[in-house]
Amino acid sequence: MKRPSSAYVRTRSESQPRLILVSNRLPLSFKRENGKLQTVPSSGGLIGALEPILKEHGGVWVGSAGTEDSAELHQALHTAAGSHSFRYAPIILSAQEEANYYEGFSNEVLWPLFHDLQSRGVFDPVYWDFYQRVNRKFADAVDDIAGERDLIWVHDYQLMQVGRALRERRPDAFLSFFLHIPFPSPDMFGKLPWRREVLEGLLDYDFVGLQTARDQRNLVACIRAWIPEARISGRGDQRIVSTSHGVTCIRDVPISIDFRDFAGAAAQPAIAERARQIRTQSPDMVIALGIDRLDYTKGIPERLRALRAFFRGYPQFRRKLTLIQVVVPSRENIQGYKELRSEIESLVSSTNGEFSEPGWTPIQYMNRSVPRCELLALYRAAGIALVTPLKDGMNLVAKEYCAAHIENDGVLILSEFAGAMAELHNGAISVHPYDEIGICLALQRALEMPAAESRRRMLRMRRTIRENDVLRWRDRIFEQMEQAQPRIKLAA
Ligand code: ADQ
Repeated sequence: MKRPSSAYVRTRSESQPRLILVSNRLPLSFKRENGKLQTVPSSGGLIGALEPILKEHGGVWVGSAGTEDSAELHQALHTAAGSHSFRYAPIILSAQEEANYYEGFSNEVLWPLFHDLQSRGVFDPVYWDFYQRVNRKFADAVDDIAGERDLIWVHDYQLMQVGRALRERRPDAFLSFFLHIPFPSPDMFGKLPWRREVLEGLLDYDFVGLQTARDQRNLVACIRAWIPEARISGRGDQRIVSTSHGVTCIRDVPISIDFRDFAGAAAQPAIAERARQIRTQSPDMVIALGIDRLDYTKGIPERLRALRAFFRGYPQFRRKLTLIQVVVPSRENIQGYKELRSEIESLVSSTNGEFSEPGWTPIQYMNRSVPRCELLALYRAAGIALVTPLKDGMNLVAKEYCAAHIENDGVLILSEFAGAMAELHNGAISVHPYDEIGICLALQRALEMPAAESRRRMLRMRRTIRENDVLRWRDRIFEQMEQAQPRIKLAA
């Protein structure tokens, strides 16, 4: 079996193995405008966390770049990698693959189910067929690219079967996987008709990392339920699962942000000035901030309904609070996402219609990706962050908000169903995202919180994030991969 080299914990040199990072999408996409290919950098939690790691270590990022396959696209990817020590290896998907593997199985089956929203699932067997096919396509590409000593690290729910297909070709390779979204409980996961196949696919990896202890417990409970012949040992944050196929180490390793980079950028005078401008546009008001990818798991309509209830039930806070809600468009081809956008826009408009007065708009709504400097200024300007997902693997917005609050002010209102709550319970106000009254009370508490208390809370959260930033996450994962038991071929 091939062990990952400790070289990964340090900066690698030419003779050391490369990192082969595999994710559904590359961190940039392409669109044609007037016949010209435009490169569009993507945003999202996975990209923000992985990009700095690949930049530091070098290697290859394997991922889909859409459906176009042209010399121009390959040239654009080459240019985008620039002088970095890594390169992009695009997977070209057909429109049919994109529709069935990505929009279908990944986003209409796994995504809702893994976020406990099973009723949104569309369990079409054609989707499952395409999911396996496209996972094999990714595995083929990795097999072509990866050298014998390279470390193959596959990411997220779209690619859970890549390990299975690679294992057939490389029985002794060290294969590692990280799941960015939650792992559901057996009651929920059991609804998946292909539950055993998915679990077996995960057990073809040597190392499986999850966001929280709850996710790790859920995965182990599902293995117990549907792979009864598996032997499970270990305790706490490390579980070892042995089957006739081999041994898999399962650990929870919460992902994070580059705290120093974020805090340093937020401290720039230009950002402070922009934050001041944003505050002056809403004089004598506290700004509450919501920043989310457009997704029903993020609890945006529920949050907006709670805010409307707040302005109805607590009239003393009208004109004292304004919500800036930024929504980055996502999965725009899926019908449910189009409906979600309409629902959000209708709630924004009805709430503003009901309460707006000259000089006060209760909700300022932006439906677009904002550049990083504007994002930082918004974080700094906001006295409250409203982070209320119905369920979330981690939620990096919560961590970014704290990192940007370099003056240790600001209050984080955080859903108890965000993975980030496991670390930030020491400072956040916890809310149940479906509980309108609870969110109203949390808003009142945040608005009335003495400065000394909010400072104490923010200091605690910032310390936690600083000590467990994304570099620490990387080091922990690489160390844990090294400690992972060798893949032992047990007699059948
Ligand atoms: P995401 O669901 O994408 O990721 P999240 O962790 O919330 O979620 O990260 C979103 C990222 O996008 C943040 O870095 C944020 O700054 C950025 N972003 C959001 N809105 C933006 C906007 N309008 N303009 C610009 N940038 C914007 C998945 C899981 C999460 C998990 C991450 C990482 O669903 O639970 O935390 O992976 O593992």
